[in-house]
Amino acid sequence: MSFHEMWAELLPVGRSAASGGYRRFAWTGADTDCRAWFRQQAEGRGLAYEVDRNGNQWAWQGDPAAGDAVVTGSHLDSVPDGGAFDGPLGVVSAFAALDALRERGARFTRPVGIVNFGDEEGARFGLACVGSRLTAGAVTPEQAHRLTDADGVTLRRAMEAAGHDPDAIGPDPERLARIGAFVELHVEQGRALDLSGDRVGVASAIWPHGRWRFDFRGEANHAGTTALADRRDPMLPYAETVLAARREARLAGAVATFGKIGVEPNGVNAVPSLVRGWLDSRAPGQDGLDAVVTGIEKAAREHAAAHGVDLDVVRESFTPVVEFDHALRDELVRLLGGAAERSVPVLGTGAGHDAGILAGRVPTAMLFVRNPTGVSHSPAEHAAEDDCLAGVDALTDALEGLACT
Ligand code: HGY
Ligand code: MN
Ligand code: MN
Repeated sequence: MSFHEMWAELLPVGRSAASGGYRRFAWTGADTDCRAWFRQQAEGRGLAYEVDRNGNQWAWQGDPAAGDAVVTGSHLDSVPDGGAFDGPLGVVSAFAALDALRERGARFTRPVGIVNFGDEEGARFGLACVGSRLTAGAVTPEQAHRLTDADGVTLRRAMEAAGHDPDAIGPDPERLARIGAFVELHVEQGRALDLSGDRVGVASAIWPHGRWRFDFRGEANHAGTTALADRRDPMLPYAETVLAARREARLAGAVATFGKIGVEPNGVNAVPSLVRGWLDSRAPGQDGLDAVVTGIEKAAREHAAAHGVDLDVVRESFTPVVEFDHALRDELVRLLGGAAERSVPVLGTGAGHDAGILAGRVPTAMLFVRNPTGVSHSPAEHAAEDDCLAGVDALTDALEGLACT
């Protein structure tokens, strides 16, 4: 099955007719359909297929027990109304690259694995990269079992409903010990390649980034009869904090986003009792990120106090800066540059990835494919087919150089 055919087959899975975006949330029906697609692609190629203790899917060319495997792949889940490329491009390209290696008659000297990491976006349970974090021991089973979705469904119950044993989850050092290199191909979530005129680039680093929940607690009251002076309205300090976030981020050359909000009781004619806002912030370095979040929290506490509102701030997720393995990065630059030693762009990113989680445990690298608008986490996310095929070629060259004679 060609890249184009795989792409066309996966395209409608979990896509909203209303928005054109994807709603492939962990352990839902759409996720199950994506997983079935992955298994079909694996078994259709005669690859050994398995699901690990954390629900990640693996397809193997060769015996992983031999160790020093080269693994590629990404994720198939999405953010709410996300785009078609974030995640799936890496998985489809992985199967296409393996097909290309077989067509080249490549002789494998190392096992080659293709992986679909579960719940990378954290869209349903709020923690990103759950599948890879559990495997790397970056989150404990106890922490994971405490995760609940907006309807109060726990990760445990969601896994059970999808047929996965929630008591099996946990670190998987043996599996990671068998991986000699992990290379994730991903659509670029920015415009660096568009600006440089390159189809494919190699990642240098991932910015430190995290998610914080701000709970502003005021006093519910009647919107029509409560004098302004008598209100303890949490929406006001929330709004002022959103503006403070933009100011702090701009001062630090960072980014800060309040993209998700929960309001109780959420009535048009009711002053809210609670406004819950989630901050996503990222910066080129840890000091900058610390300065931004500290500044935002300070402003939030000042505004909350001014309105007689209580505030709790909870850090829900954090990933320190990731420097990808220099030797593997440089090897990819050499392999992609080819005999002509073409220059290959090396670029950083503010986007988190499973590769960022594994980087602490196995030599890890990323390839980026040009995104002409840079737009991501949106139905408008797009990459040209020629660029996608150039990404497959680059991944094929990388895998051949790493895992074949
Ligand atoms: O949030 C991120 O950067 C990634 O898409 N999970
Ligand atoms: Mn994403
Ligand atoms: Mn992604």
